[in-house]
Amino acid sequence: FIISLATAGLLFSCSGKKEMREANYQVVPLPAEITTENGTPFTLSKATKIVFPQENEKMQRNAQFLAAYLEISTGIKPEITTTAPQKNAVILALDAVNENPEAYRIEVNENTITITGSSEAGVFYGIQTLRKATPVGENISVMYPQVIINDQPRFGYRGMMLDVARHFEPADFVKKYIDMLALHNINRFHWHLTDDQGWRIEIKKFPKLTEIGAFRKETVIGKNTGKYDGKPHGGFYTQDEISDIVKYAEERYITIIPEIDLPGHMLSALAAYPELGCTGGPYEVAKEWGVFEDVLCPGKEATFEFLEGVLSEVMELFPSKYIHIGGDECPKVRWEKCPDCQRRIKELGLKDDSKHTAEHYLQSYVTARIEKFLNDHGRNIIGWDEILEGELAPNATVMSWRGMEGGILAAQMNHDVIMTPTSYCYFDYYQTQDIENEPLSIGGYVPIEKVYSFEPVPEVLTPEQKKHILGPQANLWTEYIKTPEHVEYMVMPRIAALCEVQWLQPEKKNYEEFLKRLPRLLALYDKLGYHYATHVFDIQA
Ligand code: TNX
Repeated sequence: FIISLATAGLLFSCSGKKEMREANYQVVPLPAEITTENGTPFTLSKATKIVFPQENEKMQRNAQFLAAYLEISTGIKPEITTTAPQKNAVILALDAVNENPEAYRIEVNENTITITGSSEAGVFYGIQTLRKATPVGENISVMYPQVIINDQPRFGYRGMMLDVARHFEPADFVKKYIDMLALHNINRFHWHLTDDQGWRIEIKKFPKLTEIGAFRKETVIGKNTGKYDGKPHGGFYTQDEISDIVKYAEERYITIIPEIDLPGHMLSALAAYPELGCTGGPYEVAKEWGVFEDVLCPGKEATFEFLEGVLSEVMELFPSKYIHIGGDECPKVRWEKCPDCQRRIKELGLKDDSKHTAEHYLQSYVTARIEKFLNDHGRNIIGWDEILEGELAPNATVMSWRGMEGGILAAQMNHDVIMTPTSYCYFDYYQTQDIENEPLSIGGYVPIEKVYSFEPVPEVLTPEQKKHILGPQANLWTEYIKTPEHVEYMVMPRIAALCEVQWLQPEKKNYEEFLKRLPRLLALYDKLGYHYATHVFDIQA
């Protein structure tokens, strides 16, 4: 066999034919079960066909994805068809592989590669695995050893966030980002669309949000140096662009969770509609970073009319079950001195107690009232862990970022939780300690090994409580991240470590083995033109 292979190789090179390379199923994230079998491998060639079930549009799209991926990696673009040939076919099929809707199975024999998914999403993940098992080269032919792979994710929620408020990213790059997530089997894109420094989503009822709120005059240089770059910055997505991006993500089995951060981090909205603040303004879209004292005024009914108007359009655009309503870092100083807020506090009978002030309970009132509005429209809220202060809204999912404690507390109260603690999941933090040679970052230190070591389900929880941990997510805040290239540099390769945290059972995780699997993924990054950080391993060694 070996001799015949060598002869074949020689023959190919002599006759100028394609170079033969072997697929490797040890991909990132590592599939749960890989059983290799002896026997003649399957060979990908120009004649290979990809077969999908008739009249299934999603499966047709899956077939198109696979054909395009194989072309990128090998130069061979198989034809897609609904009629299965006897030989030389990659067959996409649906069947209950197991009860997990995202599960898939891959079977390779001499004649066929069959990818069976519990759903179209499962097939999509099987395709990602096959794509990553495929070597990357110019004009190559590929041998796939016989194998049976059975795989499914550990968590149903596998998230990644992008902040486009601090620095706007063009719609085309958002799509590229979605492709990056898909490559890592991530299925939730948390899109941070509003903040003090910019409002990025067109709202028809409140046009000034984007006319005024989407642009700032200039941006502070470096770490709040008090010096400014003198250059305007801004941008927003039209509703048509948003719908297009939602569809693009959906086709890749990614749900977009939009975030409208309230009642703090709202200066961009206040600049547009100053009557929504306690002092009435004037306000300016923020040019610096941090937390600002001017926030929405919950004493005024107009504030709720505004939020409900905004969220109604958000719900129209995003089919997601979850709408993220922020809730983080909301100073209370304006509310303490605002007659409207104090009247509201009185009416509601809110009082200081040993744990929280009346103003904290006022923020809980805002959250609960917005939650009710969204629940009435069939949606659920996610909020940053500050929503635990005061009283937690009845159906809220908590995103635990200031460590795991908030998430633990929420799970103990029978609330769902997404774990995204800064110390493992903040990709705006430095990835090496060689700060001199890294681009300026917000601070912190989250090397890839640290990301890999993250265990999102705390031991202290009971088995029932553990079920409330929906999954882990990483966040990319962009105060210091201005360009698409820089976004890619901060995200990759840490996202590869994240995806094993999200996908693998804990006992399957092994950092040393992960490092051996990674180079083949990096070769694909190269092929795709991704700007990833290359030196992050050497530094720690
Ligand atoms: C905290 S995480 C914030 C963001 C910043 C980030 C910087 C969270 C809910 N709030 O506004 O961008 O730190 O790391």
